[in-house]
Amino acid sequence: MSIVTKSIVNADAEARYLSPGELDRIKNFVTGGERRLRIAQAMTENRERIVKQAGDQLFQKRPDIVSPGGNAYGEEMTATCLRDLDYYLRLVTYGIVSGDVTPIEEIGVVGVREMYNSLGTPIPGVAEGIRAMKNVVSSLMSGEDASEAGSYFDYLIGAMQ
Ligand SMILES: CCC1=C(C)/C(=C/C2=NC(=C\c3[nH]c(/C=C4\NC(=O)[C@H](C)[C@H]4CC)c(C)c3CCC(=O)O)/C(CCC(=O)O)=C2C)NC1=O
Repeated sequence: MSIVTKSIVNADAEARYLSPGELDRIKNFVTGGERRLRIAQAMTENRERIVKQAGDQLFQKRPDIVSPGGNAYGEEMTATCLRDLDYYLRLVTYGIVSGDVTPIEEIGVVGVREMYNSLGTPIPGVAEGIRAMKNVVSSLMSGEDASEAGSYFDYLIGAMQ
């Protein structure tokens, strides 16, 4: 839920106008809108390259993952691993557009630990892949934009610890 929807739901639950603090936060959200859309657009346009480069970096750092016995060993499993990175990149764009980590949390964090454990997928490996995407993304944009995008990746990396 974006800050706009959230504020309205909260205010209406108490049948009151939006408070000055809420209006201020909405103002920041609106003011930063162009930047957030620019970042999400750059990530969307470069998604294939971001996932590919991050995957290369991950497998270089953790060759065990794609070696016999590794969870992403074999063409099909490696492709599934890269697909998961692509899923997470997509969720990060949702978060950036809405200015809120809730969509990332609801779609990609809740229950994910149990899921990966049941698949034998190393969660630190997933976190490493997300960190690699953060680095590739940051090389594609200005420092300010990179730092805004980075905070959403950091949320996800933190949730994978
Ligand atoms: C959008 C929300 C969402 C997420 C996050 C998601 C993840 C997800 N990853 C899966 C599998 C998988 N995920 C991986 C990923 C990896 N293995 C590694 O060692 C690496 C560290 C890592 C890549 C970075 C692999 C290899 C599988 C297949 C495992 C198997 O079938 O044994 C599966 C099992 C079903 C399937 O194969 O599709 C799910 C549900 N699905 C979703 O709908």
